[in-house]
Amino acid sequence: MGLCLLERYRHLLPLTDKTPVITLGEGQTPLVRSRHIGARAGCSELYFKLEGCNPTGSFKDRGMVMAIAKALEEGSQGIMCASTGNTSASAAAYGAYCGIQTIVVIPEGDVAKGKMAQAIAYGAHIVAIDGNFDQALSLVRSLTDKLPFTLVNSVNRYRLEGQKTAAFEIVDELGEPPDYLCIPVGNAGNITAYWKGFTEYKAKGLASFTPRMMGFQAEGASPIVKGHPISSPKTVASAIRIGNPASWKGALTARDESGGAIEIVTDDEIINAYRLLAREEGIFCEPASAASVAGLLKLAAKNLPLQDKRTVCVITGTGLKDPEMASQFAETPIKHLPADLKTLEEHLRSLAR
Ligand code: AN7
Repeated sequence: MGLCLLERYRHLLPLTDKTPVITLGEGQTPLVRSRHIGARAGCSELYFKLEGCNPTGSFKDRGMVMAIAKALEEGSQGIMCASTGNTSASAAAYGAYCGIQTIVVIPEGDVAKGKMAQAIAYGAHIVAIDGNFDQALSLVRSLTDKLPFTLVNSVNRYRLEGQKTAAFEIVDELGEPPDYLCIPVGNAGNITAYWKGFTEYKAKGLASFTPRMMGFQAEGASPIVKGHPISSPKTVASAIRIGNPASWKGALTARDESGGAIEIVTDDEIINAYRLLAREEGIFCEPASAASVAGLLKLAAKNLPLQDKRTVCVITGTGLKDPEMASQFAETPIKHLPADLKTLEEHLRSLAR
């Protein structure tokens, strides 16, 4: 057994000797080299950081393990979060593992099936509100001021501390930071955390430069690009259907200090990238995650010079979170046939190239 995330980066995390070292096996996710999309984008060296390989299938586990460890250290009896789905799945898993109560507040009807299944299976108390994510977050922020539950949304600073380890891993594996980091932006915690990670590595002399941070919001949920909150955010990518990001300032800092950009991708571009990732790279992610690749392709189309540049796209969550999406956008229809050898053989001969 290798070291767990909290142990591996202990020297760069706010741990004390009283912080319990807990793990469900988060972190150390694969960095996979692109075989096809890089060529499409004219990008000579493109990698995908597969955060869907975390224990609950998204990057949230990195921040959650840290936030829950600190909550336990502080004697917390329970945790609470608002979520578009992945935060609640992760909180519910770590809550179950640590034997503390987990309360998740979600926008009714807006959370992908796989994520709901996780919160249910892990035994969280689930409250579905007739409102969107931004309203849910505002409610839990008020409630955790009054009730003895620890807030584990990314406004809890330990979440970002844990999430910054993904940046460390990328540098550790490549030997240097990439030139560009492409990442979806919802509540803007993750882009803020990566930027923290890259700048800390540079400050410690573990990296000689920092990447340009390229964040992407869905067109109908792009408050940072538009410059004002969106009261009814809309996008096919439910994970980033967020109109008033908690880490808005952090995202602007990441963008401006890194010489990066935060831009819009349309739902069509997201779905196109979602399909390409699965069909050309063998990477099945959720729609929100495909925003990073949609963004890269958009930058390439705008002639951002990517040749000789090293780029990493963060693939934030697995496609199994949202299985309905795959069938909705399937290009290969299912062939229904009788259980008959001859019919099957004929069909397969027609496919053989
Ligand atoms: C797959 O779970 O906000 O910009 O409540 O699930 O750090 O918010 C999820 C966000 C990207 C955006 N990709 O990250 C939640 C939640 C996936 C996500 C994002 C989310 P942030």
